Amino acid sequence: MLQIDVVTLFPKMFDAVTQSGITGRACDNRVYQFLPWNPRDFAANAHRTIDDRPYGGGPGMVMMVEPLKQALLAAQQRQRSAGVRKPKVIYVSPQGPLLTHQKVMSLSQEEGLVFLAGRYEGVDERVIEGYVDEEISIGDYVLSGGELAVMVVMDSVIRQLPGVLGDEQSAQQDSFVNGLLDCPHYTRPEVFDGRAVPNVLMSGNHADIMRWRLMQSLGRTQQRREDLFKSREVSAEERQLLEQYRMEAQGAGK
Ligand code: 9D3
Repeated sequence: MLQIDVVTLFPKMFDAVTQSGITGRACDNRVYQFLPWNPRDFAANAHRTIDDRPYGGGPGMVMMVEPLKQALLAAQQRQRSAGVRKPKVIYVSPQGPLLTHQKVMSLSQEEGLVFLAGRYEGVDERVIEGYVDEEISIGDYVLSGGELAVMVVMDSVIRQLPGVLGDEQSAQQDSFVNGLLDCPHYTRPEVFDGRAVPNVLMSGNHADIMRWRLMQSLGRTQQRREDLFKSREVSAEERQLLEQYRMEAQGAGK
């Protein structure tokens, strides 16, 4: 069972992951075990102070070393008691390398993950130097704190664990595994606001449907995500499908 501990000032935020949907069921099924640690419980004074003003001046506050160190050590000790040989400590921060599918896959192979979620301007640099194995950012935009980023990493890792997804929607079928965006999806009714479901999906011809879906994936990836498309080999059959995509409405118009 994957052990996941999080050092956070807002433990209740993580109910969103542990109590809903696929990740909630995985928690119920003991696929992973989750425990939050509040640095306030490790504060040295009666006011439970965990932040202080930055040396050198400037706006905002910085999370103090000692409560974070104690919370991180408690989390690691718990994981060792649960049999984790080498808990990996991850600080989610805007300064880390961007999260990728490859990183998600490697994290899903670990026995134990300890996340540190920052608030305010961030944590004292000596926490990172002394107690953090790696930093991860989830994208180039500003969040109010690290908790949502930790939940993004948790969700993406947990769905890769054995037994979490059924055979139907296995993680193998995910976008990014083949380097392409997903194709469009439709369900009833057959006509909505005068817009019909593409004929090929009503044809019952499985080979034609597979070819159409691949064509849509290729066309959309080329149009919307040049970065993904460029880092990918294109076969002769795929070139032909892209040609067909351009001739049809999606490629020409929108
Ligand atoms: C307003 C504060 N900013 C001054 C330039 C710096 C800053 C500090 C703390 C910006 C964001 C945060 C909180 N963000 C995270 O903890 C975080 C994050 C993010 O904001 N974007 C993308 N990935 C991540 S991972 C953690």
